[in-house]
Amino acid sequence: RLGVNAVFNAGAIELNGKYYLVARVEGADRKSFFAVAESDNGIDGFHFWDYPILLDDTDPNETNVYDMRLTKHQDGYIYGVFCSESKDKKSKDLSAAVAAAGIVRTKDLIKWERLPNLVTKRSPQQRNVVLHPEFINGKYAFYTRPMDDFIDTGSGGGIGFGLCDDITHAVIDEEVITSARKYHTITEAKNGAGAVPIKTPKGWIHIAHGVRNTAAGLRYVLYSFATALEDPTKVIAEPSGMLLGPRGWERVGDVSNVVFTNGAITKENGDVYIYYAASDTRLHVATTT
Ligand code: M1P
Repeated sequence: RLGVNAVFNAGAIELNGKYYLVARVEGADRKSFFAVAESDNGIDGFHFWDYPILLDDTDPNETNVYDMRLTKHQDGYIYGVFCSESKDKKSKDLSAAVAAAGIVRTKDLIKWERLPNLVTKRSPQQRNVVLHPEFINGKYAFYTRPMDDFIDTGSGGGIGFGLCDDITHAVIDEEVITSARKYHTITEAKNGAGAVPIKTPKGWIHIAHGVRNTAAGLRYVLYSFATALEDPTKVIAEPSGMLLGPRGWERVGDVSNVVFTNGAITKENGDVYIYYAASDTRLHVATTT
């Protein structure tokens, strides 16, 4: 038996008229696993399947997995891209860790095939990586988050973007920055891609998170920006400020003052359900269009 501490940061997908979340379920021992919750309407009535997702144990150094983004890709697979965390054995600091992007794929959310982790040649660490749903120039396209360190993005300039030829051995050489971090804004400390971008006739809408440092610690909010249809790296609109910030009881939890999303579902009628977590403790849904 495993005590469950929290359920949060869920990937989201609609399949055959049902709504599915792949939630980060964090045990009382701090380690996470992925579990599928299903609902008929995407708002309430979610219930977990009886068994968690079984991932191939491909890396003996991997200590934790979390925050899966689910992409219905043009190639016919559903991909899950998540953070794969390992101890940084090169550092004397006991808490030093390395974050990389793990990749799995499925057709039914039941059987999952694990692929090798994404390699980014020019960035030592990666978190908050999202697979774009369409090929770009015939290649798989990833939103990345280049970072020098496990917590600090350091020289990483914001949300990156890179292409790779073969998703079964995904390697990205060059990353370009799409939504850049900016001084004295909600993204000053870091930012990261959230949900899979939503395609509209005018461009791709992205829902991301921005982080700034305060006297009370890091504050995470959601923000939105749009990129060009033909070039998802080119920002064409980026309203200043946040789309959604922690309010009231959302502000308190295991990691307080945080809202975070890694999943949204767009319905055929244009309604958008944004699944966001509050303070790394619980999961909410916000609706918009
Ligand atoms: O604790 C807040 C969030 O911190 C991380 O996000 P980032 O990499 O942008 O700092 C993630 O680990 C996320 O899971 C967590 O909710």
